[in-house]
Amino acid sequence: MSTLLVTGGAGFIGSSFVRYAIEHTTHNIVVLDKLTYASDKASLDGLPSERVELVVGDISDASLVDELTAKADAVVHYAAETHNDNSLLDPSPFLETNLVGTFTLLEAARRHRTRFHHISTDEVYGDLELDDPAKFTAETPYNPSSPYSATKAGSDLLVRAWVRSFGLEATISNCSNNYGPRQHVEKFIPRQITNVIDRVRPRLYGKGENVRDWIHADDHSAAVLAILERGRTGETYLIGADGEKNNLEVIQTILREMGESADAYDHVKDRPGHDLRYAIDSSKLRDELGWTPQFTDFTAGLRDTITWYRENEQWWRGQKADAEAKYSASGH
Ligand code: NAD
Ligand code: TDX
Repeated sequence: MSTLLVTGGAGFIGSSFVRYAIEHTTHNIVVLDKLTYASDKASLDGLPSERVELVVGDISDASLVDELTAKADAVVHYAAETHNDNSLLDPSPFLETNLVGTFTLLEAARRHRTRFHHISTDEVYGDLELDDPAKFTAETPYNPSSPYSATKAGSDLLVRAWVRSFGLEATISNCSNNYGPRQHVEKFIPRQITNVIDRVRPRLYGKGENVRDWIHADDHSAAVLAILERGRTGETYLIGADGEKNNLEVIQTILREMGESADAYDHVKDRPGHDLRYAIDSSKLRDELGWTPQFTDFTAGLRDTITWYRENEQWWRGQKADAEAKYSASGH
């Protein structure tokens, strides 16, 4: 049994990981989370208090990070500013948290010789053409498009430098788009589900031809545990479940599953610099570490996610008005 310091554990994927790790391992978990607009303490409700502790604080606070890292056997680093549209409106918190915050954690892990796992995104690789047979691999050159993905790319490179220069025992994973319960309503899938619940037509950026490679958050968590347990120091593992869908298909599936007509959506202004397609080749993770995704039926996973948002309105209702006000101010 060991203690994991999980940063960003009150956010969407971090809280999914905490729940997954509590169920599937004997680890104790300390969550370090600043509780930004994107988080919800309630995402950790119902977990055993003798195994999960929430510390409210900033990953850029060097003395707090040092104190918590000293007591941990491993750091699993999820905390970030994560929404591309926000990064286009104001990049500065992205630089502070994603770059300075990651640097602060790396320095603490270096001092205490702590195992470190860095959570990142496929967006660091830029985008692919729709008809390109290629997928992203760990060898694909970095080519980020947005302030968000540029800061995530920078944070990955910091981790690689700390491995090479200081011998830090670190691994990195770059995952594709996640879906599932407890995702903030600013993100594509929960925004459209909660719009339909509110009798508002879903909003499709541009023509809707952009492709994302969807994976359920629980499959992401299982992959992170496999890397923590069996991953090789200094290696980068790509996480994806062969879930490529264009945005129009996703909106139409949501509409159908919620009993609405498949054309009951609106086209809105496109995102500047909008990446066209992401696709992950996860064969290294599958072959080397034996991971396979469990959620292989996207429509079934989406149906369960819709049910969760229908049954947990009290969880998301407080986020909705602010998220939509921000979107309407920017024409989305
Ligand atoms: P999220 O926005 O739902 O949650 C982020 C969490 O980090 C929040 O709880 C927030 O309070 C916390 N946080 C932000 N700044 C902080 C700071 N300075 N100090 C401490 N805590 C802070 O994000 P998410 O979608 O769950 O993403 C988690 C991680 O996974 C991120 O690193 C993201 O880049 C990565 N990722 C996300 C996706 C996706 O599809 N959402 C895909 C691949 C990788
Ligand atoms: O209302 C919308 N309409 C729409 O068509 C919104 C909010 C989005 N979109 C499109 C833009 C994207 O092509 O849907 C797609 C998904 O959008 P987001 O949910 O904003 O995700 P994306 O920009 O792909 O980034 C996500 O996946 C990778 C996460 O937010 C990142 O944190 C992660 O790194």
